[in-house]
Amino acid sequence: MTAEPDSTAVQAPSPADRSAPTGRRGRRAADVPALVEGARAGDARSVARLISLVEDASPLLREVAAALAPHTGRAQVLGLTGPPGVGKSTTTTGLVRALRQAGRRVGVLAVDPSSPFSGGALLGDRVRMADHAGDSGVYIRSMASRGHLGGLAWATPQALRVLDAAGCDVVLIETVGVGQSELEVASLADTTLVLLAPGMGDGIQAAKAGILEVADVFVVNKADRDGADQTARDLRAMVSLGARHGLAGAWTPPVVRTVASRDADTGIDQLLARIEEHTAWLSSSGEGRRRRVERAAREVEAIALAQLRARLGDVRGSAALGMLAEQVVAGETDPYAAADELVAQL
Ligand SMILES: Nc1nc2c(ncn2[C@@H]2O[C@H](COP(=O)(O)OP(=O)(O)OP(=O)(O)O)[C@@H](O)[C@H]2O)c(=O)[nH]1
Ligand SMILES: [Mg+2]
Repeated sequence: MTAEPDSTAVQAPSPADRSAPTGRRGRRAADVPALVEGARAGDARSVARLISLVEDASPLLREVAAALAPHTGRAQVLGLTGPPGVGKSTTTTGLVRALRQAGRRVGVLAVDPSSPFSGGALLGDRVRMADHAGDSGVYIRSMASRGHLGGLAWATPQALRVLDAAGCDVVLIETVGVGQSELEVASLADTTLVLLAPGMGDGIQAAKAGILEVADVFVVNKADRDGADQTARDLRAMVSLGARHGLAGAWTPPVVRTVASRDADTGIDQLLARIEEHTAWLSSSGEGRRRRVERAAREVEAIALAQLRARLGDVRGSAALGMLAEQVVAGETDPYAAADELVAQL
């Protein structure tokens, strides 16, 4: 597999859909079963097409989800989050390198949940990640929200499933920003890494404001800079104050120092060791299963709510609503009873 240069780039039709009729965007309509077969066989174009279908909220999404389902649930999902410029992409690249050396197949989703445009930081990521271009064991994809209401929260789990079905042993999700996006990444990942750097007072403030809740492992990157020890100490102090981590059998987030930009002696191996410990804890404590069930529940809920909202949208301006409104005006019924009747008709 190769790096996907840009989700909006012109793509040649993959072997799977050459004979299919032309769909919207002038592309050929997808043969979903063939695309899923292609993805499972490691065909990068099939993976790219499937993720594009997801990202575009294609009408085929339902079929894609059904076809993927039997082939998912195996990948280990790692989330990386932290303030802009802290070294998330550099660390991701280091993790990919180490995981490849260990013979694991890796997927990377670089998600920018807040930015309405694609470019900037993500473009930079693509350049750096070009290290791995041509390695068929790595699949890299940037996703930007492109003005989608509600960001990419709904699309990312599906993109994850595509990479999972495509045989990625590990999927890394990098997200930019501090705030709501942390929580979204955390809800997708089995293990969430929160990156900070020395001298980033803001980062620590953000950590106090909520990152602490989502971090499974803290990474003090740029440990070659002054103040790394202090930052690590501050984090450890915060962790020890966190009540939930004091409970017997609970996980205490370790603090790992890295210099991701170096060629050697980066600390990435130590980071991977802590990740493996967390993975073992997820499995022995049952927390891993619990998190996955919680993740699925939230996803089902979001889809159900979207469907209800769409149906309510259909009701707007409908004859039934008009009639009920007339009855309310005439005093023949009250708005609550009218609403009950409307909901019953959904
Ligand atoms: N000194 C030092 N610089 C680093 C280290 N890790 C990354 N950098 C540099 O920090 C800058 C930002 O790194 P990125 O990996 O792009 O950071 P990021 O968190 O992905 O940035 P955004 O995606 O824009 O939020 C780059 O110039 C890196 O070379 C490190 O350990 N030490
Ligand atoms: Mg980045």
